[in-house]
Amino acid sequence: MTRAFIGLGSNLGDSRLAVAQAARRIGALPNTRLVRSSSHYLTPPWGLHEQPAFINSVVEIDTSLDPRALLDELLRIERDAGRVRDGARWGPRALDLDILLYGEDIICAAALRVPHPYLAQRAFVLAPLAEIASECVVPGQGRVADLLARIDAGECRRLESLPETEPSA
Ligand code: A4P
Ligand code: MG
Repeated sequence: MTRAFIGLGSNLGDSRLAVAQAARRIGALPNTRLVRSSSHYLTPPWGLHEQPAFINSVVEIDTSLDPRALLDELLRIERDAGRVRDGARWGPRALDLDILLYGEDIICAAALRVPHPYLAQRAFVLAPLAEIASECVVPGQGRVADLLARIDAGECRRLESLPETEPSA
C-alpha cells in the first residue's frame, strides 16, 4: 500500500456536497482505504481571479492502485460529478481531483505530474494538507508545515463540518 494525498476542489454548483461525495467515492475505490480527510476551506480563486470562490479539501488514502490507475479513477469521479473539460485553464469547475503526493514518488509524464505542480505556491492546497499531514515531506521541496509558513494563507477560511449529508430515509 502507498500513502497518497488527493486535493479536491469545486466552485460550480453545490461545491460542499460535491467535495463531500467525492471524498466518499475516493474511499470506496478498489484496493483503497480512506485514512483521513481535512476540513473544507473557502478559498479565493488562484490563477484566474474572475470566478467564484472555491471549496477545497485534501484526503489521505492508502492505495495499491498505481498512479496511472488512480488518476483514471479520479477522472471518472470528476466526470460523474458533471465535470466538463471545455473551459479555460484554471477556470471554474464542478469538481477537480488532483494527485498531490503519491508516496515519495516523483513523476514527470505528460498526463501526470507528482508532486502536483504549484503545490508549494498554493495556500488552497497547503492549508488543508497541513491540517492532516503537517510533518509530511514533499519530495524535493520540504515539510508541508515549512512550505505553508512561506506563503500567505490568511484568506483560506476553514469551515465548520457539514451536517450529515446522507438521506435520512
Ligand atoms: N495531470 C497532471 N498531473 C496531475 C496530477 N498530479 N493530478 C493532468 C491530476 N491530474 C494531473 O487537468 C488536466 C490534466 O492534468 C488531467 O487530465 C491530468 O492528465 P485539469 O484538472 O483539467 O486541469 P486544468 O484546469 O486545465 O489545469 P491545471 O493546471 O491542472 O489546473 P489545476 O492545477 O487543477 O488548478 N483556486 C482555488 N482557490 N482552488 C482551486 O481548487 N483550482 C484551479 C485549477 C485553479 N484555481 C484554483 C483551484
Ligand atoms: Mg486538475
